[in-house]
Amino acid sequence: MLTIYSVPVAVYCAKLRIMLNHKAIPFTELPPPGGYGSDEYRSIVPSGNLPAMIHDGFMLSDSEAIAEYIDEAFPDTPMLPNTVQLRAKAREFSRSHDTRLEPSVRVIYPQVAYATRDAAAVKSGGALISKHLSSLALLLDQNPLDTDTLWLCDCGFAVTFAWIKAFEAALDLPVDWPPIVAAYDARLQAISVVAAELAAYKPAMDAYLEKAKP
Ligand SMILES: N[C@@H](CCC(=O)N[C@@H](CS)C(=O)NCC(=O)O)C(=O)O
Repeated sequence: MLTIYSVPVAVYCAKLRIMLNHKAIPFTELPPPGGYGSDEYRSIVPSGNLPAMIHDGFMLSDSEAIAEYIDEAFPDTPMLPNTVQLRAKAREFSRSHDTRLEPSVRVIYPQVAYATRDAAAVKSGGALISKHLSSLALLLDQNPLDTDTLWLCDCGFAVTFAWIKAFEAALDLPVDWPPIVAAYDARLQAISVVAAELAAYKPAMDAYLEKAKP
């Protein structure tokens, strides 16, 4: 029995759903009992973080720790490569998403509300995201991973790219997409589990973006 604690809008929960659906692993998704940050949730997940997982009584938080655990615990349809060096490269991609690109997108959240938006902060936020996209372009240029396979490291990028595009549309966020990154995004969107997750996730994104409207 696998349970994921999640809230609808959370990027890293969407990342895990792509992985779980790709591996065809049955799971239950629950909101944090008592609410996000509550004592009740912290009695189960002491850090209070989302996402978190309970698998047959075993608790784990942090999407990447969960994803790597799941890939080992459910080895069918592996989502990490089968050599030590390629696994390391896949982790390099994952970390570049979780510790660099996505945190730069998060900087935009305080600018979403139209009423309090700071145009200069949107502009500098777009420049920061663009900087991380050009770093990603350098990684992709040397990518040794098979591009016909959906890897664990792809799942977070698919969701974060959707947010960057949503912010471009809703906030006029100025972002430069290196062609190799745009092609990577297009390749990910063409994968059926990615497309299905992004379609299912869109209502949560749209609800969050309501406050962006004048
Ligand atoms: N890198 C983390 C990020 C997840 C994350 O930012 N979760 C937010 C909720 S959407 C959270 O738990 N924030 C509270 C905290 O970090 O203490 C992961 O992959 O799980």
